[in-house]
Formats: sequence, C-alpha cells, structure tokens
Amino acid sequence: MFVRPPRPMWPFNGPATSFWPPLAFASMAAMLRRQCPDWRVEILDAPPLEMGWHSLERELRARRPSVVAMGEEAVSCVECLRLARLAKSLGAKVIAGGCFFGHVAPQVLKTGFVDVVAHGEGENTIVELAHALRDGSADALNAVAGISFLRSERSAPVLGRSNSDCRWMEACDANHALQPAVVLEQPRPECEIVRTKPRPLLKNLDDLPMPAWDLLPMHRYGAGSRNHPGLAAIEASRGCFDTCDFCVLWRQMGDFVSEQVRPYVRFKSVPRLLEEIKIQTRDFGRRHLGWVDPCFNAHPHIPAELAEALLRENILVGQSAWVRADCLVRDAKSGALASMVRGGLNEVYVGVERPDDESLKSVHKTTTIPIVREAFAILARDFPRVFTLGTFVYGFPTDTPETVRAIFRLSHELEMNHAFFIPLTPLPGTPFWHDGLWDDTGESFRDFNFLPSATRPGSRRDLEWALLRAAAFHWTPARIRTYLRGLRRGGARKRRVTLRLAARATWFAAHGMLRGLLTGHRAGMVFPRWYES
Ligand code: B12
Repeated sequence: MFVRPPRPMWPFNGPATSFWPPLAFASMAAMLRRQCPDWRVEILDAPPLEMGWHSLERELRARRPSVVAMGEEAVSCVECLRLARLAKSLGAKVIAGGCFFGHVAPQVLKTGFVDVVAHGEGENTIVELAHALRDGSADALNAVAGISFLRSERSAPVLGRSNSDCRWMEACDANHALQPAVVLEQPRPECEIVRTKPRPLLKNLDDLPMPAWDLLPMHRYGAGSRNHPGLAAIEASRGCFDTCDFCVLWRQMGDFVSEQVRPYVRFKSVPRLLEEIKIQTRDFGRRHLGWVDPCFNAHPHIPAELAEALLRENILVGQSAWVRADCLVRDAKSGALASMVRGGLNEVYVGVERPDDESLKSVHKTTTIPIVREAFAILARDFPRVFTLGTFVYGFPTDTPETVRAIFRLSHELEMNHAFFIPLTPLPGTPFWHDGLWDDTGESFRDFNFLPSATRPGSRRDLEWALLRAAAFHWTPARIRTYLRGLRRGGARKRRVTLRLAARATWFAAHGMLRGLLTGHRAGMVFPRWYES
C-alpha cells in the first residue's frame, strides 16, 4: 500500500490545489500490477480525502497492509516518520523513496521505522523489491539495484519486529510509542548499512504502464478550484540537462556513470502522451494538466507536436508547466511556443534564480539574464493570456541585503505576473546539505518549505528583513506597471490567478514572515482543520 499521510499545505496554494495526484505512486502501482499480479496493490492518498491521522490509523488497522510504501518532500518528513511508526506497529514492512528519503538513507534506516530506502527511479526497483521482501533474505535484497537497507552481522536483513539479530532494532521495535528521538541510538557495530549498486534508468519511458489512476480518488483533485479545475498530474519527461547546485531534480533522475550522477533527460513519445491525456480527460474528467517535468520544454519538438495533436483531436485542456527561458526563446523562434499556447498552455513557471550572470554561473545554471529577459518579454508581448511566474533563490553565503534588493528589482523589470523568492534550502542530495542537519523527529525539516523565514537552518535575518522591507516599501514604476499589466491584459483567468497570488503573498508577508521575524515563530505551512481527525 502506497500511503500519502495527512500534512500541511503550502500557503500559496488553496485547499483545492494543494494536493496533486501522486504520480510516483500511480506509476509504481501500475508497474507492480503488471509485474507482480499476485500482490494486491493499493494507494491511500489521505490529503485529497481530507483524511486525518485518526481515520488513517483506523483505515490501516482495517486493511492491514503487509508493506507500506511512502515518499515525500523534506517538509513532510515528520508525517512520514509518524506513518512509518504506525505502519511498523501494525506489523508492516516500510519502504521509503523519492527525492528526499533517497538522500538520507542511513539516517532514515537508523530510526528503525523504515526497512528499505529506494534511491532514484522507482518502478523497476519496487517490483524487484516486492520479490525480495517475500524471499526475506539479505542476499535477495542485495541483488536489488538502487536500495539501502540494514544488514546484521549474521547477514540477515534487519526487517520487521521478529528479527532479533540486532539489539538496537529490538529497542526501536519495542518502543514504537516513544518519540524517535528517545529510542534512537547509533546502530550497534553488528548492523551495517548496505547500499546496493545504482539503479539503471528505464531506457524508454513509453515502456511504463499507464499510471494506475483508478487507484486514486481522481474526482477529488482540483475539486472546487476555479483556476485549476479537474487537476491532473502528468509527465512528458524525466530529468534535466542542467546541473544547478541547489536542485535535486537532475540528481534524482540522473544517470550513474563511474559512480557519479550525471544529468540526463528522457522523453515520452507524442502518441503515448496523447493516449494518457485522452484517458485522463475522457475517463477521469480532468480539465487542467499540471506537467510535473523539471523542464517541460527541454525537447524542441515534443511539446509542440503534442499540442498540435490535442488540437486535431479537439481536446481542450488547460496546462501549467515549469519551463526554461532559453528553450522558451528557442521555441518562440521556431513557432513551437505558439503551438503550445494554442494547445492549452496557460501558465508557465520559469526559474530565474539569480540577479546576474556571474552568480548564475557560480551556481552552475546555464541560462543568462538577457535570455531570461527576452523570454519574459516574448511572453508578455505575444502571449498575454499566459500567466507567468518566476522563481528566485537567495541566501547563498556571499549574498547581502543588496543582492536581495537586486533580485526584487529584477523580478519587476522582467514583466512577470508573480515572483517567488525561495531561500536557499540545504536539501539532502545537494552540496548544501550536511549530516549534522539530520533530525530524528523530522521537525526541523518543517523549515524546508521554500518559504522566506527566520527559523530555517542557516537563515539570515538581514536577508529576510531586506526582502520584507523591499516588499513593503520598494514601489518602483516597474513594479506598479507589472501589477497594472497583470490586471488589465490577459483575460479573466489570468486576472484571477494574479490577484489570488498577490493576496496570498501579502498575507504571508504581513502575517507569517513579519511575525516570524519579530517573534521567532516558524512562518509557513497551513495545517488543515482535518489534520488530526
Ligand atoms: C507536483 C509537485 C507539487 C504540487 C503537489 C504537491 C503534493 N504533495 O501533492 C505542489 C505544487 C502543490 C507542490 C508543493 C510543494 N512542493 Co512540490 N513538487 C511537485 C513536483 C513538480 C512533481 C512531483 C512528481 O509527481 N514527480 C513525478 C514522479 C514520477 O517523480 P518522483 O516523485 O521523483 O518519483 C519517482 C522517484 O523519485 C521514485 N520514488 C518517489 N517516491 C517513492 C517512494 C517509494 C517507496 C519508492 C520505491 C520510489 C519512489 O520513484 C518514482 C517513479 O520513478 C516535484 C518536482 C518533480 N518534478 O518531481 C516538486 C517537489 C517534490 N516539491 C518540492 C517542494 C519543496 C514543495 C514545497 C515544499 C514548496 C513548493 N511549492 O515548491 C510544497 C510542499 C507541498 C506540501 N503540502 O507538502 C521539492 C521537494 C524537494 C525536497 N527534497 O524536499 C520538489 C522536488 C521540487 C524542487 N524544486 O525541488 N509540489
């Protein structure tokens, strides 16, 4: 059973769009159904069902899964550890994977609540893991590429309650009710962490089975949302071709060459994508596609050809995507961008990151400010109906309040409709992470929320204040023009999205950020009323 536990919402998303269909689970579940027909596979996605912890526990007790699989953003580490503890107390084996757990495997395994951590792409790993868990031997686990697990000195894997090879594990197992911080000790020397060889990437993404949408409460995603009704999650590609220091995405789907991860992008074909969209729109009533690709426009032809195919099939569906500025400029010249927009692309997010070329280079991002400027100018001039959002990263060691102000100024000069200012977050897997940041309770990962705040490890109050002051007092003509343009041009949908985000940003700055700076409270995630229910 894949489980996404209850968790708080990002303050810039409304309740209807905070939770997208968990594509990773749907994709792995489909692969398991295809390859392991003797397993019963389920997905329990608690947040869209507004299912809190109390109901989740009841559900798990009733269904008694033999294996619970989970994967999460760092920010919900607390919830995953809580789920793992609960699952273990019910006798399930626990597997963790995804862009966070895969980079903190030793620490997670040492909590005693997780049996196996998967690294990188999951579909083939989970199938082999299913067989190995049945076999139950360390040799079987050892043969599965792309995982880490604990092995005792007698070479048995340390799984589940009954294993008595490792006394440290027994202590954990006997004390599930305790806080992890209380039960945690270093594993005894007889327990070693085994990391198996890297998992080779799937050669052809078209070989993936159709995601198991039928296992998800599809009608709940985007229900009641005005701007993203009938929200779907879909991927055209995996990986990225750049190597930005602060990002985990190119690493998560990277290729291992001589023990080193390299950037690598793979694409699905147009016929395959068209088929996915037909099923999502016709069978599941989806009306807005949220492309989850790290870089939707990496390929010069596929998105445009897909758009043309959608138009031919008369499938009208709104779309949002993370795109790169240099690819966007390329596609504007070839006409591909115009096709994409005609085909439904109405919201784009561009990672601008830094205020100047030198600092872009220093973080190994290969776009340049002139290209970014050109990209936003094209969007504003030729595609006024497309809502545009730019993201910036601040908080590098050499940053000063002036850097933050420069970023803020640039965000308005660039003619985008909204900007997000994301503090540099020491995500596991990036060079900014170090093991000292691990926290057995998961609590400190609440600050890995991509929100300006003063409680994050390494946060700098001078930078946070500079950002807040800029937001309150820097009313340049470019800023005023940006707001007016956002409201006047582009139609009702764009106006609604712009206004909603501006209102949420104002509330966050005035309430979350200011309060955080003045009182030391953590600014950020919003706990839904059903969280404990
Ligand atoms: C859709 C999305 C959202 C949506 C929906 C979130 C939701 N929880 O429903 C929105 C926009 C609301 C959102 C919000 C946030 N997100 Co978000 N989001 C994504 C996004 C774009 C897609 C995830 C996805 O479906 N990927 C496609 C699947 C197929 O890939 P995958 O998840 O990597 O899964 C594969 C493997 O990793 C592995 N795997 C994954 N899980 C597991 C589990 C097991 C058991 C196994 C074996 C394998 C395995 O196998 C899978 C198949 O091969 C990712 C970026 C990305 N492209 O992945 C960011 C991302 C996950 N988000 C991120 C963040 C930080 C956030 C926010 C905190 C801030 C923000 N707004 O960006 C909030 C928090 C939201 C919350 N309430 O918890 C970061 C997480 C970084 C980290 N290490 O913590 C990511 C990676 C983006 C980034 N820039 O780095 N997000």
